[in-house]
Amino acid sequence: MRCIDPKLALMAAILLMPLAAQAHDASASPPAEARKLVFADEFNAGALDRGHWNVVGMDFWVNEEQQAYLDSPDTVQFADDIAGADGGALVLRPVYRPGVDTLKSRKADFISGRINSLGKAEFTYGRVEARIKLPDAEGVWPAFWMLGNGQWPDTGEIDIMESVGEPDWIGVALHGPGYSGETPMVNKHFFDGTDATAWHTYAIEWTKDAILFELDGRLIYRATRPMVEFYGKWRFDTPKHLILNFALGGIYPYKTSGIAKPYKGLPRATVDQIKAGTVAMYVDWVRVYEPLSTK
Ligand SMILES: [Ca+2]
Repeated sequence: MRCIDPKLALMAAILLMPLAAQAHDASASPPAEARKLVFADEFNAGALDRGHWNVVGMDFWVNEEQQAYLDSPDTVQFADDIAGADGGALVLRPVYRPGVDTLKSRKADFISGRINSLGKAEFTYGRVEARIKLPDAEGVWPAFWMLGNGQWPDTGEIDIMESVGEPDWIGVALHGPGYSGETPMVNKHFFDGTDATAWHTYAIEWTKDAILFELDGRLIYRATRPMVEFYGKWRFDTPKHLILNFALGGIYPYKTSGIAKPYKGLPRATVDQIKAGTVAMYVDWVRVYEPLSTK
């Protein structure tokens, strides 16, 4: 810029300063909007796009969870009147319904919803994010995560957000061979001035050398390839599919609270909330952007 008026230059500097500071403080990575969107489900259509998602059914059971998954409008719903949502939202809802579970080894008293994009939307690297509102209900276990397409944990798992119903924190984690279950690649994020019952955007920035976990654009955990390879093989170089699910009880809530009755990890107060129909996870949208340039 040539021959600039010094007053104008000063004004320009003042105007630019907060922008530069904001860009530095607010975001762990470049704005996602600047990149190509490679997948999006805005959940505005009032029905599940089965071109994007599979719905998990009764026979699936892991982690001593206390629900059976059921492909039903009772458990996988849509709402267009949720305050703060941009249009409609996916609603994954647990329901008290004894006697419905057909898996004899389990006999769960609850049904709930779990969807995944296996075979329909799979990604290697990129920015993966969802806007989610969680319930205040101890012992629930809703999550937004990604899995590899083979045997667990060999093909890797990325937990972008999981909650055990305690509204002051959420967890993020990686699992893989040598670092599954009690993985050292884990972090709890404690909210400051807000909690998980508000809308938040949970994201990962996934490159060939690291996975950055972000909440509302702020870095909350970073797992690098050397950190992972200290424990086992880096398995974050193959396609992973998306999962959104709402589990109840089971091993993770139990390990957090020690609650064993009336259900493993699930206290009476939360059972009463589920019976009252006040427990659900709302998902405003899921978006995936092309990977950051690694030039
Ligand atoms: Ca929406």
